[in-house]
Amino acid sequence: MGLVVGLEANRPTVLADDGQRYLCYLRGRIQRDLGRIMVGDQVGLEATDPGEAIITQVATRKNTLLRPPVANVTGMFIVFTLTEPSGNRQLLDKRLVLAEISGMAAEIVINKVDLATEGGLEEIRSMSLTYGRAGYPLWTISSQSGQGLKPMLDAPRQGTWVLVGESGVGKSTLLATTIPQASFAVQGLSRGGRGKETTRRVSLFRVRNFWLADAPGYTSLRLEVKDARDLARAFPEFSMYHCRYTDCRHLKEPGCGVLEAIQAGNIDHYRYQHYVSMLEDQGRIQF
Ligand SMILES: Nc1nc2c(ncn2[C@@H]2O[C@H](COP(=O)(O)OP(=O)(O)OP(=O)(O)O)[C@@H](O)[C@H]2O)c(=O)[nH]1
Ligand SMILES: [Mg+2]
Ligand SMILES: [Zn+2]
Repeated sequence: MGLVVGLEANRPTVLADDGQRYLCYLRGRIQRDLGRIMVGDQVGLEATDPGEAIITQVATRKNTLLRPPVANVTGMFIVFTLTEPSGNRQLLDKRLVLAEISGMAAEIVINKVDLATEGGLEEIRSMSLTYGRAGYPLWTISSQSGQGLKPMLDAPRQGTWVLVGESGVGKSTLLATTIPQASFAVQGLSRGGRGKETTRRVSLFRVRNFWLADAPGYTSLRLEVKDARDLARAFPEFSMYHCRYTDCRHLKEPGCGVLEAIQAGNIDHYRYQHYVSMLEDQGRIQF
């Protein structure tokens, strides 16, 4: 078996369990069945020539991220900045929901702390409390100076992680600071982040015990949520409170523990507002 760590012109590069890298071909049947192989796929392979192999099978995917296309994603680093650009908290919460409904872990990375004012540092403390209550690790770093990067990278992780976040927040800089030899690939991504050419160029880089991929910045995000309960489950801090009705949507229902927790200041009201507006986007609220 092996892991697809790169794709150039539809030729996957696979790191096999024996530690060797192979440039691979796909068998016709697999190509048809699968549509397209993705970075992050676990594959079976048969060596043909030195350094070359044929992919014989592709393991069922645990999940997939569409932009960039990566299979079997363990977690997302959601990179966020307070200034340059000024971050959108609703989009951050939407990315967290996407992680939850896709079965991916999520960690928040506040970058460009070197630019933070007193007020900015205060906001970071408040976000740290809010997201800590929801169970998300929150790291404060400067990917340019490297401040805070080591403790973040040293936290135990496995599997495949993807850097996501708006354009300009410093995802590629973070990757380049972490892995200097990634700079070339990163440059390609940064410059043409919106082109389809670059999304195909996604590569996995080894960091400690996990793999890391860069992503182009984007802001549009489609969520497919079945109903209010599905969405509510994607806000982990809501589940700590008890509601009178098991199918409570936490809107106006009597005996709603979530509404009480907001009143008491135990759930962040922005998080709640974003929950309501995501419900509205799904067209699930009737007033
Ligand atoms: N002051 C400061 N600037 C930073 C930091 N990290 C990145 N930058 C700058 O922010 C700009 C954008 O950085 P990128 O790494 O290209 O951002 P990105 O998230 O990859 O952007 P896209 O590829 O467009 O999605 C660059 O000019 C970086 O030099 C930081 O920690 N502090
Ligand atoms: Mg970039
Ligand atoms: Zn409720």
